[in-house]
Amino acid sequence: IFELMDGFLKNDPTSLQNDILHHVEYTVARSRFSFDDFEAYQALAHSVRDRLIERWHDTQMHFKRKDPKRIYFLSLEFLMGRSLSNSVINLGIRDQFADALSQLGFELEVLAEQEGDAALGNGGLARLSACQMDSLATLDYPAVGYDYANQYGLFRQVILDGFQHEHLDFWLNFGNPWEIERVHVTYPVKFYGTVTDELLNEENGKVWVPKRTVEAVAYDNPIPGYGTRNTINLRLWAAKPSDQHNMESYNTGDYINAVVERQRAENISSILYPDDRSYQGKELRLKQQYFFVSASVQDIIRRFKDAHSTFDDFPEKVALHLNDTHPSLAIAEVMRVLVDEEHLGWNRAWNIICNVFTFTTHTVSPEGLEKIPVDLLGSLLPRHLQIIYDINFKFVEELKKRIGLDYNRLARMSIVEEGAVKSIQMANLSILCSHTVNGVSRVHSKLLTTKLFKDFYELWPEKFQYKTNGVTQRRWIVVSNPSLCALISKWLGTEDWIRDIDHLIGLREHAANGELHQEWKMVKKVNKIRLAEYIEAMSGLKVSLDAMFDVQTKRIHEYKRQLLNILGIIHRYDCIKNMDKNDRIKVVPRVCIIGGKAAPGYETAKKIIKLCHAVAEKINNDSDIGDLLKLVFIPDYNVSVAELVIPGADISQHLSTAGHEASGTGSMKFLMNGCLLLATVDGSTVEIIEEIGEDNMFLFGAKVHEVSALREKGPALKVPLQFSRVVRMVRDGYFGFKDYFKSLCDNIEGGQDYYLLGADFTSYLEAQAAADKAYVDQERWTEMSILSTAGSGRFSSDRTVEEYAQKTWGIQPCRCPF
Ligand code: 26W
Repeated sequence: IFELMDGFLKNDPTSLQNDILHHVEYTVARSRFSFDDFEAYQALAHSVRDRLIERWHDTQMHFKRKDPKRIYFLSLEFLMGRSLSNSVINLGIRDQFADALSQLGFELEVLAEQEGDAALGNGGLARLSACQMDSLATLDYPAVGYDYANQYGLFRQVILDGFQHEHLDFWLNFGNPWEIERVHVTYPVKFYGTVTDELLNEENGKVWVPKRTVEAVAYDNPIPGYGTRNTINLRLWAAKPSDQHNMESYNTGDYINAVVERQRAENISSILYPDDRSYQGKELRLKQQYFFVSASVQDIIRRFKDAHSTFDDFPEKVALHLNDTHPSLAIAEVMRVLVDEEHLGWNRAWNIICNVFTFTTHTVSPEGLEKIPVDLLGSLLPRHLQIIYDINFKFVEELKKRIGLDYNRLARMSIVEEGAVKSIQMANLSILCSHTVNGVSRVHSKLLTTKLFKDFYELWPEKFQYKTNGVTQRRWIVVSNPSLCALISKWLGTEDWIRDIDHLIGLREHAANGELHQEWKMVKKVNKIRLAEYIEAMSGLKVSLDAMFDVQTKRIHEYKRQLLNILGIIHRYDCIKNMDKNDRIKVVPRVCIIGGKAAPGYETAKKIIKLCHAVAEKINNDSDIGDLLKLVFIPDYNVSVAELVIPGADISQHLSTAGHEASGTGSMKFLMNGCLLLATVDGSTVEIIEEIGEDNMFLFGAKVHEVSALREKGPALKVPLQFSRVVRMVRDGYFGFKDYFKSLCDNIEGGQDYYLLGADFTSYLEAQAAADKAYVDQERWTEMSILSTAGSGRFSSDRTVEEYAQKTWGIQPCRCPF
């Protein structure tokens, strides 16, 4: 046994080659003498997977033996991206695999490109979950992530004639070597039906007689930590038809309908809602939420009961995290199980609930808060609706005692919202039932406690915390920017920063070192070449490496103000056109890169994408402009495209109107990669300023506290002539599609400019001019770039997760000893 402590699999080149060839022959079923890149990738992935499984088993065994308090991270979205490179790096066997492959005539980097992205999420929230899983594994925390297994990830963005089209992402069509199907880990998930009126007794709960059942089957995705054997689990639930119920149709001879009915069950886990702002009260969405929540809760309770005999220990062993309100039905579900199935009695169950749930909100606006129509919930989950009503009744009674009969405030705080459509305010439920409520940056937290959730804050100030978001340096430097990774390790004299980000600050003392400058610039150049090649392959456009690569990549939203960027580009174009030769020599050439998906139903965002293409068409084909200005839209922005784009950027733009970006995590990835930030003072930027100093950034725009006064001015708000001029160019059809773009222009003129593009335009142009000026002095620029990376340590998700562990979840590391 002891000889096997390190596992069966050896990592010397011969063993690795044997493993790969073995998988070519027996898993991929191709001849080991003849296989292509994709088949080689599959075989390689299976060899890596074997190693993951070994560590996963060891970790789970260890957790089982030690029985630590676990964190169960419930999230409807995880944007994991690709797994291969990340896995071999975290397992510490990247170089060994690269060597083994090269002897077989393959290149690791080339094979890595064969992998599709796991895009089970929309944007910021989803990638944050992925970064946090990496940190949880690396820091040895006993964590499990839960979600449902969507068959199609986020849609694939295809651009035709400058318009966005949404295509299905068949990411599972070629199999997924990174998941392990657990045919025996299944739970029934029930829907619809009725609740019997007859009480078992006051304390023992009620009887729900559901009408439909689907089966949830577990798919496990091992998440390896870096520099540790710990490998944690992301468990995804796929919906399968159940054998237990739905027999009625068969029995009545309606065979065809019975089969169709069964297929309908699988639809629950087929698709991801591609909207990251609004919830429309769709039944399928609610089914998805309950489906994954119910299966996860059954799994958690089963694991708990395996080791414990009384539920009074539950809060000592279980932390249940609600990543936004999307999984908040878990509250009603745990309550239902404890009261109706475990017969604990309401008060005992309630006490447990209040000690296990924690909640993070990622939203700033009241419109972003999820509301579920009562009718919808009552028909799909009648017992849960009752439980929520009961929770609310007791809450409101208690509230009246505390705050008196302030009916407006009572209505705002009530979980049940009376209105045109009576609905459940999921955020209120989550706040009430969680012992800790988190914002995702300091500014966000301030907005929560002074505006969005002020009423709750005044009642329970101690519940409210914030954890500034972070991103994992393993994915965003080590995987995506190997040259920078090597350079950092060389200058710090250690690789420790990969596990302990605090070391990164050590770069500061070398920030003025000329030798480092040379090497730093070389790394940036390598990454710019990589990006330029991608742009050329994708669009045919050749871009100059001497130009400043200026990037804005993120979901397309009015509040993120890609339109401000485009108007700025039009202004730049207009200025260059009106310059004489002497002035043109002084212009800093730019390659402006924009990328991101618009929600399929978000008309304005789609128009912004089209405008970007229309402007690009004009500028890029203007031979008079040449390399002085280029505009590129990168289609289908996702995690793997980000890995290519971010290291190649000189500067990146974060333009949200102050007070609208809860945190923003893209900026942190750029910062780590030594890109300078051009940004508003919003979300996490406020804290980035504190780390690297405003002299090393280009800041602009109205501050959070100035925004509402500016808005109130309405049509009286003065906008600069330059702004009116560029909007006029769009209005007049300078870029074509005059009628189509009219509404975009109407949205930002005549007192309608909610996101304050006009008000911020002058200071935006000033910040851009400052960036141009700084770029001319390449030594100063490089120093700023080094200082950006050096100061990015606070924005590692390792720090975020550490704070959550200590201040919110109350969990301890549990490190696998061998
Ligand atoms: C119900 C529809 C829905 C779906 C998703 C509403 C809201 C969401 C998310 C909360 C949107 C989101 O991704 N928010 C982003 O979360 C990031 C991680 O905390 C922050 O960095 C971003 O500022 C925030 O917009």
